[in-house]
Amino acid sequence: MKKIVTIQDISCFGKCSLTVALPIISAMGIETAVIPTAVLSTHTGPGFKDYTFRDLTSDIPAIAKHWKSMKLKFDALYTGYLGSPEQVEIVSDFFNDFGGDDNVIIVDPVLGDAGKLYAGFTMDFVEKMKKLCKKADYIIPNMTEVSFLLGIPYTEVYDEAYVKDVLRKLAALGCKVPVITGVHYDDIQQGAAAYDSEKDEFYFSFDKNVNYRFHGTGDIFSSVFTGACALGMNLQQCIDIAVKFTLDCIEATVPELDEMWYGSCFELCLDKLISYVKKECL
Ligand code: PXL
Repeated sequence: MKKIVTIQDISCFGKCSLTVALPIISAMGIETAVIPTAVLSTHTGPGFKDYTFRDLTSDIPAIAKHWKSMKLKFDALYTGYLGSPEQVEIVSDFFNDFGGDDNVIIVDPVLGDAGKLYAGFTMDFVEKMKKLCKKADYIIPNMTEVSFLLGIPYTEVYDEAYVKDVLRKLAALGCKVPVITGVHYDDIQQGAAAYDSEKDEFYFSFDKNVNYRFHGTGDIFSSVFTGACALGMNLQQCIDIAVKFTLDCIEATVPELDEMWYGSCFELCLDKLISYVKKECL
């Protein structure tokens, strides 16, 4: 059985990070170990304020030490939202301890959305995240995160040549395969673009664009991508299944719009995810 460890926060209410990664990766038939980086009463995105934040940074080295003594091994190390620059350093040490030639490191450099950093993040944090990306086999930023990682202006208007250019620049940060989410050249299609810097090859996956943005869809994409990668799917299959399932979740959320301003109804789509995995892995 494949085994992943995911390192990100628990937002107790709001459907993102661990409350998304755990059910999604488990549904893909993969054992999911977790290291919670912080406990928040809600996520920090639009609509929530006055949330609590308990930092768990100091627990991480102790967990790593215990796991090292047990010689635990994982097929993928997957990080999402990290709470502070110090935490990024500690996660970097965790990669040194648990990364290797027989597994993959996947970093979703969670920094912001819609051109802005999430609450509480600074440029110092961005710099630390850039360094962490160097250690990754795969990084999965959205266009906002691309702009902060590369220090370029955020734009919503771009073409394929621009996407290829920024993918090459992301690879130059040191990761092997950058994957950009939420790529769209028009209002008709949306999807993901990836660049395998070792093969010097680009990959694209597009599906229908639905003109609504829901919180946590980046976490959905990255969790499915990570699961697919651990299951041994190739890069094209990984972006295809992640794009398809993210769209399923968005479409399932549209009828629930009034209530679902803080997350998406991914739970209603897990049966589809299981069927996609079965189809790809037969
Ligand atoms: O979905 C990314 C995410 C994860 N965790 C927390 C967040 C966010 C985005 O806002 O606030 C705590």
